[in-house]
Amino acid sequence: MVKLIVAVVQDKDAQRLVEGLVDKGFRSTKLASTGGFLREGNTTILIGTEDHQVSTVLNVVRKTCHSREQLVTPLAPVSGPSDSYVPYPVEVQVGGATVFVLQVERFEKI
Ligand code: 2BA
Repeated sequence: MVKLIVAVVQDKDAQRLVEGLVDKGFRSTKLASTGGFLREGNTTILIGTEDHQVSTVLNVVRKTCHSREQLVTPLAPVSGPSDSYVPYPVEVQVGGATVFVLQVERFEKI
C-alpha cells in the first residue's frame, strides 16, 4: 500500500530533510508554501512511499527538523479605535514539522 507524506517544515530545515531522505533512498518533491498564520514562507515536502517505510521517513523528519521560537506582531484590529492599539509582539513556537500521512488510492509512473 502506498502512502503520501506531506510535511510542512521551516525553510531552514528543508534542505537537510531532502538530503536526509535522498541518503536513505526516498524520493521527494519540495514545494514553496506560505503559512496561514505567520504569512511567511515555509516548505512543503511530498514523499510517496510504501506503508512499512513511513516510520523511517518520520525518523528522518524528526532528526532534521527543529522547533524554533518566533516573535509575531499582531496586526491592528480591523474595527474599533486603532489609535490606542499597542502591538505587543507575542512568541509562537514553530515546527519542527507538521506532518500528514495520506492513503494513496492509486500510484502510477508514466
Ligand atoms: P503558520 O500557519 O504560519 O503557523 C506558524 C506557527 O504559528 C504555528 O506553528 C503555531 O505555533 C502558530 N499558530 C498557527 N496558527 C495559530 C493560531 N490560530 N493561534 C495561535 N497560534 C497559531 P506550527 O503549528 O508548527 O505550524 C507551522 C506551519 O505548518 C504553519 O505555519 C502552517 O503552514 C502549517 N500547518 C500547521 N498546522 C496545519 C494544519 N492543521 N493544516 C495545514 N497546515 C498546517
